[in-house]
Amino acid sequence: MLEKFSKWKANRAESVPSYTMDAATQAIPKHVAIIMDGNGRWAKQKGLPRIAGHREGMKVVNKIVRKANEVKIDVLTLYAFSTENWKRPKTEVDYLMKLPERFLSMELPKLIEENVQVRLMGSLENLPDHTLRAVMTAVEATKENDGLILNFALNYGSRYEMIKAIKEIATKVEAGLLNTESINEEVLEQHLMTSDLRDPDLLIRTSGEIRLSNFMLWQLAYSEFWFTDVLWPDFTEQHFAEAIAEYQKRARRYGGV
Ligand code: V0D
Repeated sequence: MLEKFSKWKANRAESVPSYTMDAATQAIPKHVAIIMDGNGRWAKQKGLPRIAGHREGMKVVNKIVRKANEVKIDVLTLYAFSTENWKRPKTEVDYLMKLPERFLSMELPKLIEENVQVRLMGSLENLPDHTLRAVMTAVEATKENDGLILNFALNYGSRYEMIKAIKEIATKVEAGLLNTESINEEVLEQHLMTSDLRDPDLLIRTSGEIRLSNFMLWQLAYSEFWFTDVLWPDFTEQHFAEAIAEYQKRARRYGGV
């Protein structure tokens, strides 16, 4: 299984010129997005509190980030907390909001050393101060890094993102900076939180749910989807390899037509 990873090497610009990497060959996805679902269910199955599942899920984040960097994926977007997650019990939300600090206190030095750039996508206003401080410190400390972009979707919702973009565009029209006629896909994209990122090539969702749950609705319009019943705390580098191998298989199939 692991030997599969060696085949994906050579994707980032520095290793192979992009014209040799057409979709019909070995192209590994440049942007992978993951909905990390099933932490609560994992804990329940083991008779543990839900927070035990989140803690275990955080360890998996670490492993997958390392692997993504190793195989030279350009962007890894992780759905960590949705706008709907505020409806969960307060104790659980409070615990979740401590995870960025926990994760970063252990991993930030390594992320810096590995040239990873940490980014955030979502509305940061409602986050507790301590959470915001931790994530902003990581963003600031890694902003010059040009390796893997590790994009955490925190308090993110796709419909909210689009409404916000539309309001910004409307404001520009009102101010006479933009004509209604010139609004096109590119204009809308420039106002999304992913304006400087390519669209995901591959979406992975764990835990058997076959839906998008308000995640990157615009950006996933042309992406390949890969679903697994595996719960996020049980997700391994091998599962990640499987998803990428499947992506490559599909890319080869289209390439052959
Ligand atoms: C819980 C499984 C890392 C999904 C993974 C606040 C649910 C573990 C982060 C993290 C969460 C976020 C930002 C950052 C560094 C780390 C995280 C949350 C939940 C929600 F800059 N894991 N993680 N954030 N879980």
